[in-house]
Amino acid sequence: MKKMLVTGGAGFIGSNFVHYTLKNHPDYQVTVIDKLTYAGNPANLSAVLDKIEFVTGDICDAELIDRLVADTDIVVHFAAESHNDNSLKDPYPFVETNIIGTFRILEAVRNHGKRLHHISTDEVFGDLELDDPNRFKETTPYNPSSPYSATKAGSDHLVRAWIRSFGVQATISNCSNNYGPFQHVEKFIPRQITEILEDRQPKLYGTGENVRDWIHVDDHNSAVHLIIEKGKIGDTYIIGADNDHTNNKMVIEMILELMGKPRDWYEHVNDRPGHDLRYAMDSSKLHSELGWEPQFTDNNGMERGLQETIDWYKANPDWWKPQKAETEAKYKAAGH
Ligand code: NAD
Ligand code: TDX
Repeated sequence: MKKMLVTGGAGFIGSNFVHYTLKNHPDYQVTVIDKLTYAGNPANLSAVLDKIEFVTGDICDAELIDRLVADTDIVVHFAAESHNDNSLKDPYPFVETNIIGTFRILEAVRNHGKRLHHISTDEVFGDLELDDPNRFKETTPYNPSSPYSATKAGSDHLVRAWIRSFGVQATISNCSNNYGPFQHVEKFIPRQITEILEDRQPKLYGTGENVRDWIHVDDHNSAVHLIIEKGKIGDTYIIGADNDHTNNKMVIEMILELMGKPRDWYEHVNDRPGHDLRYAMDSSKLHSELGWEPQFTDNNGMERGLQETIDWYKANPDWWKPQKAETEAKYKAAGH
């Protein structure tokens, strides 16, 4: 058995990654380290708690991280503060977890000569005009907009510096917007689904012409496994599913239609300050070098993924109801 340490494994993508790993790669013995912030929920792992080791702790805790890393073969680093709106209200936890936390992980993998895969985001590249024919590639210069994306960019730079200066055995991936089960209701898609389930209209920031590339979380995680197994040490991989959609026309209207509501049953709320206009990904390196194929592609794939996600939120009110009132109160205070 190979040993894998998953940071942030009680969050949205990390917990889906643990489920995906146990199902598809049973040769890994998984340990999760998670601080259980407002975004971490042990219930995300309740079905597999007897198959993994779970450690409640902070990635900024150097002694704890050193001990856990010493006892693993590979670290898959998801832990982060992940929500742009929160970073605009209080950037400090973003600096601490995303930068200092990643520094602690890097020092530990350096000390013990362990393999690292670092999870990052498309937002490090900034945004594109609506009519720009370019898409983000591994070589696109960094130009982050928000405190969240700036701290993720900082963490990527640290990983590259540790690869080059200290020979750390690491890879990086930058992925587009994920959706799927266990996503906190602060994020766009689960917020709208749960608003509709509570009989309120979805909330669109600004004009809603902003474009995101939506990827099902299982497609993200299949790519991460391929990179862990076949990726070139020191390299970066872009992960995107070519599901580029405007927030209003496609995503909100698609959700409304799938949930049996009129396509125009949504309201406009305050825009996000500094709101990135458009992200678009070129994941051709991942396809051509590692043979990655996402399962939830094109409009049909997105509709299928959204329908499954809607069904999951419908079936699991006990999971999301406890987060909902507090999240909406925060949004209301910000005019969102
Ligand atoms: P999330 O907010 O749902 O989960 C983050 C997890 O990290 C939580 O369980 C939280 O408790 C834990 N955590 C936070 N601070 C910690 C600390 N100091 N020590 C230990 N654990 C801590 O986030 P997510 O959406 O699952 O994102 C996971 C990773 O993927 C992040 O690195 C994020 O930047 C990246 N990413 C996310 C998306 C997306 O669309 N959600 C897209 C691309 C990349
Ligand atoms: O209620 C809303 N209405 C709305 O129009 C919310 C919450 C969001 N939006 C818009 C803002 C964005 O254009 O929807 C889009 C998606 O918003 P978020 O879910 O907040 O995601 P985004 O800011 O694009 O960042 C996400 O993708 C990249 C993740 O949260 C990050 O962790 C990841 O790095």
